Amino acid sequence: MKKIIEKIQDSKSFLITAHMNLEGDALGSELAAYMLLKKLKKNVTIYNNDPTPQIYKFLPYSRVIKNSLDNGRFDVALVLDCSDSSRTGKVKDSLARAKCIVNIDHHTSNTCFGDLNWINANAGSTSQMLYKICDKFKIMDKKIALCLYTGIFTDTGNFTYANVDKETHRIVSNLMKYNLHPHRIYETIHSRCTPLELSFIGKIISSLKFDSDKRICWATISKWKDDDYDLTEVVFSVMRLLKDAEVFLLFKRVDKNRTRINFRSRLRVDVNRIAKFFGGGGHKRASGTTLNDSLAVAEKKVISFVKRYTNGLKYKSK
Ligand SMILES: [Mn+2]
Repeated sequence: MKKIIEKIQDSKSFLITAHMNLEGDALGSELAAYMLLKKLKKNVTIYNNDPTPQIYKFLPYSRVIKNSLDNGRFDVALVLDCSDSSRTGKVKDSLARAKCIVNIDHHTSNTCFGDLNWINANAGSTSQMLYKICDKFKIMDKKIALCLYTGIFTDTGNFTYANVDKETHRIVSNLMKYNLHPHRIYETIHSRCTPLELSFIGKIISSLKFDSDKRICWATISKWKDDDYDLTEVVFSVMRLLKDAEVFLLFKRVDKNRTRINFRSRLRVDVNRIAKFFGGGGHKRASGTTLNDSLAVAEKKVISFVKRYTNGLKYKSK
């Protein structure tokens, strides 16, 4: 972190980016970094592969984010919440033109692709890491606090995941000094389903599948609509209600021969290792991959692997 702070002080122009399929932590940490650098009188551009989802447009300065870029050159490319440079999508070309790549992330699977790498797999979010940098520069204000809070809040599943610790709450209690309204942030992000979306969630839930021990729970979705509202976490939050279940999976059909798979685990299973086996990655308790297989083939392959992988796990007897 010290080297990164020096790099920030010594550089003039910055490109900020994050992983594809933007969510709260990626956007929260990007916008907090943007405001920090602006306060330090730097030239800053945020450039992402994907457009900002509607639910996150309430974040300050979200309108400055670009989805295309002329051949700009930057002193520093600041890559946030991104385990691998290829996950920045089309932004990767611009990274190659930066004099220095700074990589700040909390994914266990991070490939350390930067010239400077600050990876903390124990941090619940990248926003939590960004808080420490903002704290060093003593530039915290209400807008930065709102962005960091949103990143921490969403990446911890509203403070319910195993990545929450006293550090998370210490930071949040400091952010709360800036007069944030957690209930309003919650409503803005989560209370947005249309009746049609609710019915869709109902359909997914009613077709859940389980292994014989009811330790693994999964759903296959042939018509996944990747629109504003990300239903992934909603479906997982319902799956998590299942007593003693450990591994949760979502199989989404991308096209005839491509399937996206999201993994979650409760306490014991390292789903980063499972995703890695299938060419993906992420965190111990949340990861993902995409297979060049049909939905049915991917389901068969992955579920039989997960069954074998979790077989022999010492489950707490009831
Ligand atoms: Mn994150």
